[in-house]
Amino acid sequence: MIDVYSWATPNGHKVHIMLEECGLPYTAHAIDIGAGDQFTPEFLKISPNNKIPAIVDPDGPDGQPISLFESGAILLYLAGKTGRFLGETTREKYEVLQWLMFQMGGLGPMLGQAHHFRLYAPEQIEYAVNRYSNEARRLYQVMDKQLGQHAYLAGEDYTIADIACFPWTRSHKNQGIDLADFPNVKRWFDAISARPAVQRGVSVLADKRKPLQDDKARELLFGKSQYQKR
Ligand SMILES: N[C@@H](CCC(=O)N[C@@H](CS)C(=O)NCC(=O)O)C(=O)O
Repeated sequence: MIDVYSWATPNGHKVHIMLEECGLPYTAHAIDIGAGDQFTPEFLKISPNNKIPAIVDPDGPDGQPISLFESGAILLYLAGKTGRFLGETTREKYEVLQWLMFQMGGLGPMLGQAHHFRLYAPEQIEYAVNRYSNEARRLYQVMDKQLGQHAYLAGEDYTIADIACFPWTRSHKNQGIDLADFPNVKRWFDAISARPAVQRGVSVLADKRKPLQDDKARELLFGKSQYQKR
């Protein structure tokens, strides 16, 4: 049984969806990032960057336990463990990897900043709001072009590249994006939203998540707590 240390956010959803898609048994442990659970010594042992998600699989590659942080690494691990959602040929695998890296290095960080400056920043900084909203739009255009030529991001099959990108596009309104402007993304988004495993995945820990509105949560996530030496 895999232990998942997580929260109902886009990066957490990626792993919950993959576990559901693969039918792997798991236990989800809530790491309430608005309450500071990500800074406990126990969690930092498995996730030294104080971020969810992380997993511990007692049945790792050599039959020994393995713990992993970073959602992209976890998706690759679960794809390797099950032989699913990573393409079959070497060429297909590289297609998947490049779109997975697009998510990890571009879509996730940029949309995260768009959320931050549009929703959470204590003051509206016009330059930052425009910078990240424009960048969000540019990234949706990149996906829309690719999805105009292929059913899924890495080709004709649903892969971990889609599983990584999809959860971030669920908050498109918060990024200033209207999916009507991106018809190919909309078609892909609707198809993935309809998958039963995806519906189960996005509901994992969802009942525990609270809106990020109290000062303590803001301080923990965006204030001095982040920068303490641990
Ligand atoms: N690159 C990381 C990003 C993870 C991440 O940003 N997690 C956020 C929630 S979506 C978090 O745990 N934030 C808590 C904090 O920064 O203290 C991944 O993909 O796993």
